[in-house]
Amino acid sequence: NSKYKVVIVGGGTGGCAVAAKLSSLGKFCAVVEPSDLHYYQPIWTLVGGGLKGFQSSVRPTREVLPSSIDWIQDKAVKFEPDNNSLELSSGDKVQYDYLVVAMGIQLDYEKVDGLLDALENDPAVASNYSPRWVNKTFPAMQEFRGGNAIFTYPNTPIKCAGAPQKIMYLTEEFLRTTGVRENSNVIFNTAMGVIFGVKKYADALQKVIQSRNIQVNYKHSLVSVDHKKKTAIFANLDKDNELVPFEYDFLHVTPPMSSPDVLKKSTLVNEGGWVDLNKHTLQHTKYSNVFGLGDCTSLPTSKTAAAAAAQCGILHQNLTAVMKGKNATPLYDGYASCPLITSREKCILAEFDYNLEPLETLPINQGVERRLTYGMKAYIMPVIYWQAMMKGRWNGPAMFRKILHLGMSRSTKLEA
Ligand code: FAD
Ligand code: UQ1
Repeated sequence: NSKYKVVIVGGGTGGCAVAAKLSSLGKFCAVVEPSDLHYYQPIWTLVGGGLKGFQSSVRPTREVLPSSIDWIQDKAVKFEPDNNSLELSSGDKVQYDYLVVAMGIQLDYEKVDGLLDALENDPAVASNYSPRWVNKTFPAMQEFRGGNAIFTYPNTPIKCAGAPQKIMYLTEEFLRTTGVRENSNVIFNTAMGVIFGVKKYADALQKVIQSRNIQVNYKHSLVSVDHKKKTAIFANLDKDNELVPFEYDFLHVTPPMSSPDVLKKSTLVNEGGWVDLNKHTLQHTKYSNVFGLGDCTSLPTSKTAAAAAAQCGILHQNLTAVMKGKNATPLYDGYASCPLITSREKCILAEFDYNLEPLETLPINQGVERRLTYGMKAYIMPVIYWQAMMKGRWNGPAMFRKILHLGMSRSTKLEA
């Protein structure tokens, strides 16, 4: 049993970014993270598209976490925030003065009947969302000889809400270059009722969908896959969950997701299972010594690394204030970003806030497909991530936005 000033649970994007900022605490700070490997997940879209190698997304956790602090290589299995304590799978307990929860979102592949079986046994079924299955996507695309190429979006909150369609655009383009496109249907079956939550970018994406002859079925939620019959069955949420079978020749699945089970059964969460935070301060609504960031939180914005980047600086500032006996300041405007890759050279770079209003960094319209923003996504973001964010030196692009707009950029009003 051990005791720390600050314990961070989760050493992914948000956890490592905060750990780097707290590295001067040395052995007074610990990160609880079970995995040997740290992933830069945003690049998986390009791995699935055959445009980057998987290895570029992976680094040893040991090299990403600051060496000054303690790494507890284990899982948190129980939270006891009333005792400032948590339990590890080893049975050990860890005490803390302050807790930062950054556990990410859980992939619930098993909630779709037959899906794991299909992912394991059918080369035509893939999923960019998991390190286990992302390497199947490009081979499946190459093997596809026509018929139905189906891309799914589940009926739950997910991380990077653009990713389920980004891989579809890359596939559609690939099929045109190999001459398979004429005898294939590219189909987006989404449980949502819109293509994207921010109107400006949804309108832009609708144009892409039309010009590329893609079929979109809204309110279609994947319920089962029978890979022996090459069939995926969807529930039509608009028609009393009527089951609609689709034959597939290539199937890219975005699984249902939810908060990590350990959190769901803790007292840290709201009724949806998400760590219940003040949306402007990132401080817990009930436990003032608990903070959180990233995908496992109640923050009503898009679950992205870009959002976690904007959050990590604010979390650090407010945690430091609270540690000194001061109050947390409302600072977070909900900034999130989603680079909507529409081809192997173009991107619509969505950036927005809690009000789902665009909040763009560049002084040009990011709602049109551009080579520049593709270049940022594919070549600049990974460098920012590994060289700056993981070293505690990237809090999102807000500063650049202000400079590039000569101080004229809009700022979001933060109501109490
Ligand atoms: P994660 O980075 O997932 O880290 C969570 C960590 O918690 C993991 O290391 C995990 O091992 C650990 N953990 C889990 N359970 C426990 C436990 N019980 N005890 C201890 N530790 C635990 N974002 C963008 O900004 N732009 C993009 O273009 C983009 N594209 C994406 C494309 C794909 C295909 C995917 C999958 C994601 C994409 N994202 C993108 C989203 C981005 O990767 C996530 O939003 C981001 O990683 C969230 O950070 P996090 O720290 O909340 O969670
Ligand atoms: C960002 O800051 C970030 O975190 C590193 C991402 O994660 C990969 C992003 O995808 C984006 C778009 C941003 C925002 C940064 C700029 C320069 C617009």
